[in-house]
Amino acid sequence: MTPITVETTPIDGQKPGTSGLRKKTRVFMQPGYLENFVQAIFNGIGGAEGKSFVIGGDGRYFNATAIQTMLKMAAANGAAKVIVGQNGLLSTPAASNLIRQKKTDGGLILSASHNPGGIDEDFGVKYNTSNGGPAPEGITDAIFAETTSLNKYVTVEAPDVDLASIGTTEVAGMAVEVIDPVTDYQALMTTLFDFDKLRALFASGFTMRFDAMHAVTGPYAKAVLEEALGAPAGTVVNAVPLEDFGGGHPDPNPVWAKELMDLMMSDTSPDFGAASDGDGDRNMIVGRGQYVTPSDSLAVLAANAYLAPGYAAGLAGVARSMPTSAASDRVAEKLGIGSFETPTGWKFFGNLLDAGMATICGEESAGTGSNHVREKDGLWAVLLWLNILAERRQSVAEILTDHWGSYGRDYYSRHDYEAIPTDQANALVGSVRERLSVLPGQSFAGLAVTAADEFAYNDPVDGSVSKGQGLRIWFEGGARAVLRLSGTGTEGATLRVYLEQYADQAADHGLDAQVALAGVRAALVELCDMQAHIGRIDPDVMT
Ligand code: VG1
Ligand code: CO
Repeated sequence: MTPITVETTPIDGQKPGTSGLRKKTRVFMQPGYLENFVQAIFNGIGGAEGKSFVIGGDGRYFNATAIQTMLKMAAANGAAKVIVGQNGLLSTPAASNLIRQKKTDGGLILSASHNPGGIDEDFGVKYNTSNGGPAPEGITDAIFAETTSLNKYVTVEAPDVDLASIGTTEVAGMAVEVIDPVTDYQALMTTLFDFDKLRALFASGFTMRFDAMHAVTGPYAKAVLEEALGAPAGTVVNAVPLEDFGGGHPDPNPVWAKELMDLMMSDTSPDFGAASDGDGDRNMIVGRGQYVTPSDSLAVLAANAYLAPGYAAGLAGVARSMPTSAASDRVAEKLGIGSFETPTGWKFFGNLLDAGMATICGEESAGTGSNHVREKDGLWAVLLWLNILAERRQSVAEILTDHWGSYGRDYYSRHDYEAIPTDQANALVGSVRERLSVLPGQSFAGLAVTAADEFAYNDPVDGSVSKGQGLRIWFEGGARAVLRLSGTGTEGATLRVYLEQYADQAADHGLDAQVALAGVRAALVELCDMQAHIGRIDPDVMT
């Protein structure tokens, strides 16, 4: 079948951010908008001729329609084969796994992750390369350059593919294989964790609630936790993916997963609680009466990973994003293994994982993962926690208390200021950037700055340099504040303020985090003259 060429105009605003291109759904639905970006991806990777791809998304509004568009365009661009999740569903880690297992050239993941879904909410598209990971900056730069110059895309006229039926079909000569989205992912999990021990844990009466937040992890969590591991029916709640995620933000943190948090802090709490996000790559971990910050979770997982079969031989190294707390660094130091600090965004872990330099990676935003795929993986983190709990037979609270006793505690919180006018956000960050070199020695709200810089990353594997990755300010007494603008928001700018306060092994570990961080917060607010710049000092979300 001959491809149809459609004339189009370049779109300057299609710049992939932290995690692909993320825009309002209605923006994506404009005629030619999605098509331009998809064509830019195919052009940016040197063409699709003869290649194979994985395509799937988190099931949000426009997911299935966008997949049909992509299938036709892949066929017109000469692709040989596309593997699609049934009903268009694939969690981000499952898509990463499929790219690797099926050895495809790459994959297109449709998701705006933790952002709400619906015609008036958010949509997103991300390209992953053949290692299963998000495209590195060299490729996203090439894709962006294409979006600003391309003046045509190609497609074919063909009937829509029946995404509900498992099996192989074709679009204009290109093979399309619709597969069960869970099977291969679940098989991978059985190679990493002791499923017999986990079954025994549930059989012994261990109780859990997993909140899938009406998003893509529901089918995965049901299959693994309830069907394979024997957790009672009802352990997984909000398990059916909905196009609008039930109207909520599928963001697994104490604010958006409040119902789960309330249960875990109540008298009727189960032993263990967890939640995942829109596309299944994030996790929230909470024990009875005990929330675990993502930074602490990374540290605890790194320290105890050897208890799970997949990591029994030990870890090569631990990597964390720069704003993530230093808790995992101290674990790496004690284990005598590599410790890496990367910019925000999973794509920066790819090279370290491929090179065998890091085994476990994590971000403060509730992303944890390992070298089993090249994305963060929500359910994986839950299973690793369960495997550790099954071996240690202690509560989450006991494990944390024990951890802080050995390593000290990093009190940690992220404060988000959402939908700020972009010029105001830029002015605030710009004014701190200009003063970085003169900050050391100055005091703010009674706290002296000891060092300050703008984070730049030198990739130890390919030598690439990523500049402008966030402003870091260290204060006396083991405190740090980081300022960064979000790369995933779709409205104005989101300013993220990351606060951290170290308390050594002997210190009081029982403080409320916001109380422990009050000093560094006051210093930061004064230092950046927040009230004057954005007209407020209270954040929208504190996690
Ligand atoms: C946020 C998080 C970052 C994460 C990214 C994608 O980015 O802070 O840690 O990698 O989302 O996560 P930003 O630029 O808004 O701070 V996901 O679950 O959307 O793939
Ligand atoms: Co996500």
